[in-house]
Amino acid sequence: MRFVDYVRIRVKAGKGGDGIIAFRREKFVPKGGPAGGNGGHGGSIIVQVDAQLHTLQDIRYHRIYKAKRGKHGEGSLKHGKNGEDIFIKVPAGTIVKDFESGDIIADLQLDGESIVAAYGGRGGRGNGEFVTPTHQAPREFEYGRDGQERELELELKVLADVGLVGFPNAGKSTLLSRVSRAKPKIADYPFTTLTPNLGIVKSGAYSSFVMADIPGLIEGAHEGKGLGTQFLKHVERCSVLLFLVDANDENPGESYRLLYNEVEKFSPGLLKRERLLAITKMDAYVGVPKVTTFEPIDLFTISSVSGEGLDNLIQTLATQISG
Ligand SMILES: Nc1nc2c(ncn2[C@@H]2O[C@H](COP(=O)(O)OP(=O)(O)OP(=O)(O)O)[C@@H](O)[C@H]2O)c(=O)[nH]1
Ligand SMILES: [Mg+2]
Repeated sequence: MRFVDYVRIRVKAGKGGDGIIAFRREKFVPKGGPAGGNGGHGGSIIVQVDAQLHTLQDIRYHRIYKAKRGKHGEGSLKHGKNGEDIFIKVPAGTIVKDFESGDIIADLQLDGESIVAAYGGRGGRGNGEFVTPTHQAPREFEYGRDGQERELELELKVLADVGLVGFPNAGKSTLLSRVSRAKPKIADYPFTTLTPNLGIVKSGAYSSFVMADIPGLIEGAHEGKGLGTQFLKHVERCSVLLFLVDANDENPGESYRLLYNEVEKFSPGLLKRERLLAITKMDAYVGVPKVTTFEPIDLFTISSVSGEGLDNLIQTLATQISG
């Protein structure tokens, strides 16, 4: 499935129904009172989180949303029916922005959380609402108001606890496939992963966390080299960054420093997260790799093939997240 993380849509709420002018006609009441009902309200457009969704894919094929208008009022003070609201379902982690102003309207995180993106127009009042003691047969009424219309940007930022950061081929996707049920594409060439993958990692009988595998970074990524740093925004909400470096790199400590620099140039704030370093592919390395890092960091040696070091790594990640 393609990972769609940005769409632009147009939403138009329904117009309110008109109020009407009417008078009661009853057999034994020669002059009935005013009886024009109010118009119904127009349907609103509501953006709502559905935790079952993981991409904005469906919305890409449906870019215009229009809610129905409210019905006009009727005689006997009968109000017109409201137009039905329309719900646009989005994954958790969707940011809703007004395209024109660039303002963030909502940052939707929880299942079921919602925001009215365009309000339906109010129904107009019928003449029944204009009666006063001195004004017994009003002929006033209102038209329904227009519904709100606007252009929205929906942007998905993946919600994960742990973000994997590494060069292409470091073994990020392999690790995710080993510790979760996610089935990311794995291959021995760089840039196998083109869009983020998420997996749920079980860390105990009742506990789990979400791990995000993002496309590899290379030196100069912040200048747009390789796939650039655009995907780093998906780890902005992770509480832990797990850096992965291949044990077979010429100088794993230096690899870590290069990755750190790219992250720093993209967003220094990201480095406020907890950081761990895992040296990968230990099954394919003979001996103990010498890793000298420019800063003190918790270091793990792992292999997604033999399983070496994985339990320990997962327990540490789980503790970091809950702490
Ligand atoms: N021997 C060995 N090979 C591994 C291990 N982990 C990954 N590999 C191999 O390394 C290659 C790259 O693995 P991926 O998981 O696709 O690497 P990636 O970091 O996701 O790469 P990109 O998606 O390109 O950024 C594949 O051929 C994997 O089979 C490991 O623990 N041991
Ligand atoms: Mg990959």
